[in-house]
Amino acid sequence: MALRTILTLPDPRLRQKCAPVAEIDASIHALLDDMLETMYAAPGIGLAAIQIAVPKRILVLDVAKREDENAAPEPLCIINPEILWVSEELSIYQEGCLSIPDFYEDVERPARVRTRFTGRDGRAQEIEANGLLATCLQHEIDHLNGVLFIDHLSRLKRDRITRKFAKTAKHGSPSPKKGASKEQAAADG
Ligand code: GNR
Ligand code: NI
Repeated sequence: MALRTILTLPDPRLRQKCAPVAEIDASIHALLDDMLETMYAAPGIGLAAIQIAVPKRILVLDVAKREDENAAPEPLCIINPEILWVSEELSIYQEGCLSIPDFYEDVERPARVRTRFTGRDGRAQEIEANGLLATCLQHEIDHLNGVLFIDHLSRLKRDRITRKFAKTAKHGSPSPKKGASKEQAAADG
């Protein structure tokens, strides 16, 4: 098992569409173990493979601790998920994302979802989720399609947070571009 580095905004890999898994072999089991270790260490309640730079349709989740701090771990390993049904009823949760550190905002999504996926053991499963699990499942499945929770916010909020992370990345980069144009400086705020 190994801790993996989590990609953060504005890494373009977070915007790619991930490929289905053809075969669940030992390398996929090792990846799932690394994802769970990385998620629990963060700590987070979900993690998509692309967040550790693996562009496959794989995610791990565990909302048990968030809902009851004394609960035993309930890791879920989800491969090639498909959303079969979403409720008309919506619910709002304050979301965060390990790839967008220290930013939290309310997001409205379907309150319940039915999902089909392949489990760690290679068998097809279906679950109907509600509450935090339903929200987290949708957040993670979005990652597989290059979608981030900020895409569900107003353009004003999304642009503000996108600019903030772009600026931080630029300042932190070892060889910043010289002679940025006035237009660029203005866009940077
Ligand atoms: O740890 C996480 N918490 C969370 C809270 C509300 C809605 C979604 C999430 S997922 C997030 C971890 C993460 O970034 N998964 O992709
Ligand atoms: Ni996320």
